[in-house]
Amino acid sequence: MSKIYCYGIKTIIINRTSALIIIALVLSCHKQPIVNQSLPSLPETNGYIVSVALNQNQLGYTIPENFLGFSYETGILANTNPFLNTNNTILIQLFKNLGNGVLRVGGNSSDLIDWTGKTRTLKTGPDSLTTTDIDNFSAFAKAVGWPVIFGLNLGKYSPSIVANEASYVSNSLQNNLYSLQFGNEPDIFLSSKYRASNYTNIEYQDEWTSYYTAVKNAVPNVHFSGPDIAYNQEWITPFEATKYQNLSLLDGHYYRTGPATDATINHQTILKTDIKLLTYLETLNKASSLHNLPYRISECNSVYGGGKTGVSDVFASALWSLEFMWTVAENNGKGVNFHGGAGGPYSPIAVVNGMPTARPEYYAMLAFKYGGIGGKIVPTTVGYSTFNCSAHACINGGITFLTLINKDANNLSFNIQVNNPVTKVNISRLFAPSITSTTGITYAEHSVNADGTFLNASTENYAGENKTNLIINVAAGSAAVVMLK
Ligand code: BDP
Repeated sequence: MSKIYCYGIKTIIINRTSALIIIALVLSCHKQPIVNQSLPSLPETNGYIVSVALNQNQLGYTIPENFLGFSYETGILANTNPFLNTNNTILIQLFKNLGNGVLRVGGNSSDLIDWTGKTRTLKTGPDSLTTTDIDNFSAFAKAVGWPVIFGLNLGKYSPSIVANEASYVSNSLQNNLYSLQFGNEPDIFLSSKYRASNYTNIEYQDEWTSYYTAVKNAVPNVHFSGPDIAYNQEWITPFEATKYQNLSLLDGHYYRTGPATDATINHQTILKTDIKLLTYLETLNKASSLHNLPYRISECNSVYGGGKTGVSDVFASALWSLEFMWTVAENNGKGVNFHGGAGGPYSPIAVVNGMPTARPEYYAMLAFKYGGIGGKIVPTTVGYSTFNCSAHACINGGITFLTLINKDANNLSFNIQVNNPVTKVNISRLFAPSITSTTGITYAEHSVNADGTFLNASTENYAGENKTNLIINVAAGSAAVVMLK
């Protein structure tokens, strides 16, 4: 992706069907606002055209307001000066830019850490979780306004300790507690060495029930989610079948690939079509529909093992995560939580030069916020092509939002067919100097400001001329959120 699309205008009329509008970008030196130009030009995409048909008359489910989310290790709370604290105003602003969301705490450290039930002192180590840590975290969650999925320690089995911790967490978070869960990725407990090698989902279900009973006795009004598995989808349906009356959310994790130490993984790996994701979501979707439970991907990211430098921290990860969010939404998932910390290659927000900084995935979350959240899904069909791309759409407040993701090495022209005549078009691009860029990323022509604020204000506007057929050009290795009024 060496070329930069700037904004100049040239007009060509293509008259194969009278209903064809060509909307385009051409290379020019100056970035000028495009305001209501009619019949913009067709750029040279060497005939690389992909057909996309939207069925605006057959709306699907509404993407929830709190679809977006972050996931953090419990260990990140166990600190005298934790990352998630109310003084971290830039971080709070970065959360707020995304609107409503869900914050999940768990990960491997949740099954290792010891609940003390006491305040943190200078002698308390990072392997202990204290009341001080929970109170700091609750204050942060309340400042952000995101409800919390809180993971409790099942690795070190103790229903009584967990009931005590659950009481404290619930009293501290109050209405900001979304649900409690027991154990992180119990389907791989044996490889984590928390249990013997013959640990099964049946044993997990028994342990879960003991925890549930103890916690419910201590705090009757909390909600529960699970099974929070790593990947073994055979655990999902039996868990749902036996626990659905005790659950308010079914959840599982998803990592595109891994481990990070695998030398064969590069930024192209995560851009390939992901069949395994579809199978996984199908299982979750079917299980959750049995008793109308919502499901969520409570922890996810590109490459497990903390993420891979050159893959998880580059712009390719933004395109991967944007498509991932849409795929979850199109399969009835109610949300995703991107795992991260204060650093590490896959953290959507990382501390750079002492400041919380938006990484490529964060920009994808902005693109999903503005192009997906709150919308009713519109069935979208991409015609056969050999190009690596996808299209997704929804309708919100009478406006159609179309997300076009070009993972290909070629600039593509998407030939869009809609039912409703279009009067106005606005394009907000998810863009970077190159597919391997770690900086210089923009959405809607803007980067996140140093104080964490973000301005969603693309100037790329066109007249729609009541047409139902449009061409939208998307540069290689970039994406676009197209608003059709
Ligand atoms: C998941 C764990 C999380 C890890 C992550 C990873 O839940 O704690 O950080 O993998 O390997 O399986 O990156």
